[in-house]
Amino acid sequence: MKKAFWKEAVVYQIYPRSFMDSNGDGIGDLQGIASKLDYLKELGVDVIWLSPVFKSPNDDNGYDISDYRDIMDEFGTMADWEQLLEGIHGRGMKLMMDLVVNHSSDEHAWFMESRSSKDSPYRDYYIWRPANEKGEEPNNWVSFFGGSAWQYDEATGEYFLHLFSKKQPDLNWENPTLRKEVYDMMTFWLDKGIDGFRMDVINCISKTPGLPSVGEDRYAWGGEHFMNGPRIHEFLQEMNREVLSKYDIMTVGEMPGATVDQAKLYTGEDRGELNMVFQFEHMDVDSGPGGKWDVRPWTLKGLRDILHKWQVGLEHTGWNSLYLNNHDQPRMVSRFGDAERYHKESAKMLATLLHTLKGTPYIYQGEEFGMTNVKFPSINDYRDIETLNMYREHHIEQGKPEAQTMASIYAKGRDNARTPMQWDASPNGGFTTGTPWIASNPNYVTINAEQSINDPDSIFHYYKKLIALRKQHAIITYGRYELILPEHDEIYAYTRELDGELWLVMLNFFGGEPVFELPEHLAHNARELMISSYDDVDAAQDIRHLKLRPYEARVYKLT
Ligand code: TEU
Ligand code: CA
Repeated sequence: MKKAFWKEAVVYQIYPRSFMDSNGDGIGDLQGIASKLDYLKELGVDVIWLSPVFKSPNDDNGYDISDYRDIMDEFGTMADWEQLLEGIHGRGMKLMMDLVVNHSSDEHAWFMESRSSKDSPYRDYYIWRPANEKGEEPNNWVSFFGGSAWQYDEATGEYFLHLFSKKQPDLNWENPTLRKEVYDMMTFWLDKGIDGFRMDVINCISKTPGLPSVGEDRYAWGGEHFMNGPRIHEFLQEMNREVLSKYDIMTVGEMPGATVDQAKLYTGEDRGELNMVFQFEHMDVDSGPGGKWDVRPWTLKGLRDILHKWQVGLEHTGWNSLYLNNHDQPRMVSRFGDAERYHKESAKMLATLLHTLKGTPYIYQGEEFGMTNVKFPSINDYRDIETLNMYREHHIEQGKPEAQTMASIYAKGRDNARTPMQWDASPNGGFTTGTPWIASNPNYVTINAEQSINDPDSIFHYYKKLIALRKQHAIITYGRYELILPEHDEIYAYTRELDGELWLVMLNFFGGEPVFELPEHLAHNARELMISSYDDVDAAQDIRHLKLRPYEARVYKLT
């Protein structure tokens, strides 16, 4: 297994709109981020993944780009960005930017040209089709954000495809001229010195020729025709040949619907495509047949079976990314832990999982001190287009009770992750001196970075210890993963092995007190306690029949 910086790195994701506001307009910005680099250095992270900061009308908070080569006005200037990059590199950290090229904004110059005439040289930068024989949309696909994936455009009397919002028209990757535009833009940023790209829904850029409908219904999910499509590997290999292979960088592809077998093709080291992927399988353990808003209880077996499959599946080919939250997902301590009764314990246990499995761990802003989901009283407090569309469809149009609709938003809405970063107990958690673009979570008075830094037994210091452990011991990065206790309902336990060194990880996933039974083959007599989520563990304690405390996590080196 070849060594690489991106295998050994811990990545920290910043959602700039909500991270730190430096000028009091209530919107996070680049100078705000620059003022917090010492905090990130203190935490010990190696790479910063910056969600999009390019010019955008913010229909989807920057994931709708209107100029790929300039900085969003609210976030600052190109000079601010260059100073930020200098600050990041000056502290020995790296910067990974967000590449959003499955679609652009409808306010991008390319699209303005494309929609102006069927004869525009930019027409085929996007995917235009006439109405079908019934005078309806060209096919029956629905968008990720609800409703048809097609928008009728008066100017030329045709529809354009948008897998996401109406203001995010899909780029036409079948067009080699468009692909070259993208590669030139990537080169522009790489020549400025960035250290890699996180690639937004990059496995959606190849669609089935003919864009066929699915079944006979008026509307249906068409994912089989736009996820992992027929030319996806050709396009990624071309991107790698034309751009990526020329730089010492890190790439992670966001891949809704990708399986382990497909991930092996995307990340196999001899494939010439990407370093790793964000897979989504584990992000649906609490979703029913109705999708993410159809919230169901999850089980450890359900979560562990998926994580285990990915650990084993990519053991020899490819590489895992490890995450339980990001700007699209609810806060992990609320979703998979117990933010009310065992806030600190469950946050630490989940952190231990992410930082001792095999793969590159990703920390989402605020996770490092246990930021939680939020429950705003009114839909008017919410900002995310996906949530607002869902509220309109489910409650207004379909008549679902508001309480049921809001319950789904409380559990799965993306704004759970987008409330302002909670720096301290001052108004709005010290994020802004103005009115934030989205309300702060009222619990900033007790859950904030300053409080966590001042508490030696805090979640923040536990993350610091986990990150330091990874730096000190190659076994965490390169050690072979092996599951033990495959059937336990409450305990997830596994070993990591490297060159004869053996570590044991035991995680009590719930608030009970199950007994951990050490398998015979691991009953070594000597062991060293490497880290534990409770600070009063007796390192010499016999672990052959060990009663674990609520959400207790322990990591031992067995010798
Ligand atoms: O997300 C893609 C994606 O699949 C998400 O929309 C996810 O399925 C959904 O949000 C789950 O609630 C990427 C970006 O991360 C997201 O922020 C953008 O909205 C989307 O692409 C379009 O660019
Ligand atoms: Ca600002």
